[in-house]
Amino acid sequence: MTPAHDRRRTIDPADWTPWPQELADAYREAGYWTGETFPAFLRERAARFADRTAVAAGRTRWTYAELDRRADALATGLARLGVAEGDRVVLHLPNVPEVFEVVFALFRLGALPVYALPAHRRSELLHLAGTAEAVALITTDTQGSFDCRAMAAQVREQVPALEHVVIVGDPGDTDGLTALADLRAEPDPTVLAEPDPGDVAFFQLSGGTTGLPKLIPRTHDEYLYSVRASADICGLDPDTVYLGALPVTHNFPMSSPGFLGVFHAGGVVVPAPDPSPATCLDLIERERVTVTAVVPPVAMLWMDAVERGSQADRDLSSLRVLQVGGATFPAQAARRVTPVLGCALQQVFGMAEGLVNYTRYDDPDEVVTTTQGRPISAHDEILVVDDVDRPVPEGDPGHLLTRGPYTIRGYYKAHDHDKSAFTADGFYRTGDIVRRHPSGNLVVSGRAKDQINRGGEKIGAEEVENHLLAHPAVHDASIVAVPDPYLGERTHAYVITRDGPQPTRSEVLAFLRGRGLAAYKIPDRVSFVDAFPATAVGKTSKRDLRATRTTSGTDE
Ligand code: OOB
Repeated sequence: MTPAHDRRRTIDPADWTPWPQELADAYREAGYWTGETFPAFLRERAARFADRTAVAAGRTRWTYAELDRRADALATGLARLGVAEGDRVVLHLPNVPEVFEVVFALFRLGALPVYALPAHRRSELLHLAGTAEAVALITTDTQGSFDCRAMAAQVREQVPALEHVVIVGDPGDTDGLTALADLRAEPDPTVLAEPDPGDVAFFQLSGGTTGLPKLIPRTHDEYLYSVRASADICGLDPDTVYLGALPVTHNFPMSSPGFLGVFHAGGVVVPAPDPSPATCLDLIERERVTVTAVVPPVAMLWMDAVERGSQADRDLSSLRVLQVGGATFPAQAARRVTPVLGCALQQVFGMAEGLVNYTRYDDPDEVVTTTQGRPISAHDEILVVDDVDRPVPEGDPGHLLTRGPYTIRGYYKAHDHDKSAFTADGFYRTGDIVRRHPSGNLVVSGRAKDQINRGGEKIGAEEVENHLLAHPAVHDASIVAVPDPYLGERTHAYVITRDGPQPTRSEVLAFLRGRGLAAYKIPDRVSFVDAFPATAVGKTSKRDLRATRTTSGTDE
């Protein structure tokens, strides 16, 4: 082993905020941080569960040994292409089986995945690749009728560091993943890295509140602790069959307990191409799925499909647990899960920055249906405070602050933003309003951050407002959430135009689409107004805007 001070750090220590030494020592002492790393994680599971199925996607069935071999072969191919230890690689992949071999190939190289969501488009990928100074972008040829290959070529042109585009599917004249991974050749052991467990392993993406979404640096030690502990809480074992119904590069289906929790336990991961009831209930029946994770609107769609007949004949008897999280799950919907789907409900309240809460299997039904669970770890510190950080009386709602053994202490290259996103003593300001239920669990009762939660998809208001402000006829813009029975919230854009030719609502929407924004960020409604209501200090009052019942030019 190379001495720690001689080793190449995966990222510049000045660009992120590690845990203070005494806390890192305490987390090791407590047995949370064990020194396990991602490349070693798969190697160890491949030895232990060699012939068991790791990934089942239609006719593609990979055992643990095969996934391990594929990761090595692809690591060798990516190294030949020029991807090296410490390099950042943007992953823009839907739920195809290749996503698992790519993730572990990058870990094997000591390269750092940057997890984009499949719904992201040119605007988001430019931001991610640019901020991470990524050397490669890995995407599919198409997503339905959308040409990802053409988009990737545009991104490559605009990001100086981005040298490679690797395509899963038909590569055209680009590098194709299949050609890179020669499964017949011996993998090259010299390309395999041995990262330090305290190093950053990959980047997750924040939902975004101010400006553009931030990159979240996660380390081997802390993330794998959250994976092992989550698998434990959720009772995963080698008989677990997990349906990846949500995009698996999101934190929830990745680690809460997600596909990593399943690999930890030696179970089977079944990636679903889309979350529709037709696709997913069929996979649950065919693959004998035991657990899956969805956002509230998906849970409601599944229940409606079973109750209203289109999927009524499905045999869902294998399903033991439906995890629901990412956004508020109304109690009346939560109470339907067991009667309609015949499985237990587990609510999950988590965030890509760290903290994850689960209702436990032995919580009373009323607690499971009306609370969002409690933290993974005894060392997760939870504060519920007022606007000036004073604790509120027990049971009252307040801002949730947290720190602990798997909650970041700062974003990547965002020290200025960190000053407001974290307290001086390192608590992360979640932006969520919670109260403590008498059971000890947390109830999410609101949100203080300027974000819209559209069925679990997070939209930073300022990001979309800035896109609107780029329109020459727009003088000012403000995005607020409007309640929606199905998605929980939808977005409503209020726009003040300049003098001169007035744009129509559809022109404004076409303008936003042309800027290459993910579809879920395109406002559901647009209203043209003369002025915004103001707060006492003259800022736009989003609270008053939300209460506005304007219909002028509104898209209903
Ligand atoms: C998960 O992660 P993110 O980073 O996409 O979003 C985090 C935010 C939370 O701060 C909260 O505002 C909201 O999403 N949220 C919930 C919730 N779960 C997340 N709001 C109400 N009820 C819930 N159950 O969304 C995420 C990450 C890991 C596991 C689960 C969800």
